[in-house]
Amino acid sequence: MSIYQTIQQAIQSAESVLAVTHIGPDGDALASLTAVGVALEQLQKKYSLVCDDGGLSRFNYLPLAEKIQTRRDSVAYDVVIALDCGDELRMGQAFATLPEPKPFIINIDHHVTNTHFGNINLVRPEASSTTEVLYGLFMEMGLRLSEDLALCLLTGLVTDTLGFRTIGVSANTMRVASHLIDAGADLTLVTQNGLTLKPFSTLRMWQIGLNNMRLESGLLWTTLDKNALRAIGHSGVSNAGLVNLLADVEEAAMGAVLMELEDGTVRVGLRCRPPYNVAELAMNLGGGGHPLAAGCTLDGPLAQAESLLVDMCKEAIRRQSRNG
Ligand SMILES: [Mn+2]
Repeated sequence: MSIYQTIQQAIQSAESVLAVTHIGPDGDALASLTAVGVALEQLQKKYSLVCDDGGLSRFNYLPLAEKIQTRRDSVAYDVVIALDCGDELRMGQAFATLPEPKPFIINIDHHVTNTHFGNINLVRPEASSTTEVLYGLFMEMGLRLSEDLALCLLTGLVTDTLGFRTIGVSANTMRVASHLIDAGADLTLVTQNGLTLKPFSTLRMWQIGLNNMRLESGLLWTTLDKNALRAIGHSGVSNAGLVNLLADVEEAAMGAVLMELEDGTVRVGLRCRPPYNVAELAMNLGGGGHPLAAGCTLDGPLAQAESLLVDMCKEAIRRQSRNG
């Protein structure tokens, strides 16, 4: 039996399905979650769509966006579908608080650092996005590519590839995108809402981050403390693209953003361009991600996390520029 058939069987035989995506969701996370919701509607399954941090207003155009919950229901789930999560911790409380023994886990992802924590692991690091993986699964399962489903899937493709510009874009990505547009997905809507639009608080956050940035030994980094974030009304763990802005600077080999969260831990975003690689660095710090885009969470205080991270990044840059 193929992995697709195994997944199909697990879903078919489930009473109730819990679909979960990662804390600090991005476009691919929310698109995967809603795509699975649309698919489960087609299959006439009972389901919950959960993300600890909830949705993001600019993705409210996604079908079923209004069904995204911050807490799961207190029903018994037979199956958990983990989406775009490299490890179990990324699912946050939605998963951690499930009673033992945990339900059957279907892990669907594209992070190279994925820990294969599921009972079934559909992990495709060659895919541009989790929705590209889902497209393959749904077509194998014989689901109907409705306009709603296509819109969700295209959103993951467009947002995770920054508009088909990243290294993860393959000929398959473009073929899938063209099928999705054929099926009625609106590329302009997705690009506008998923990539271009941002709340004013994001620019205020970038303003603070750019004010604090420092460039040393090829590392361009900045820190955002929780008081500053609270003052501008920024919530969540996402730096909303600030780390991309830093890593796209000619003089920088790597970009890093350290964001102090309300609980005192520090969320770190890392980006680089070839020949550099941040996946291993993030993994050594307890996180994960892709070669050119990764992240981790460090213990506070912020200044201590900063000195640890800066040392490790500079060391990685030194080592990798020797090899490269
Ligand atoms: Mn993704």
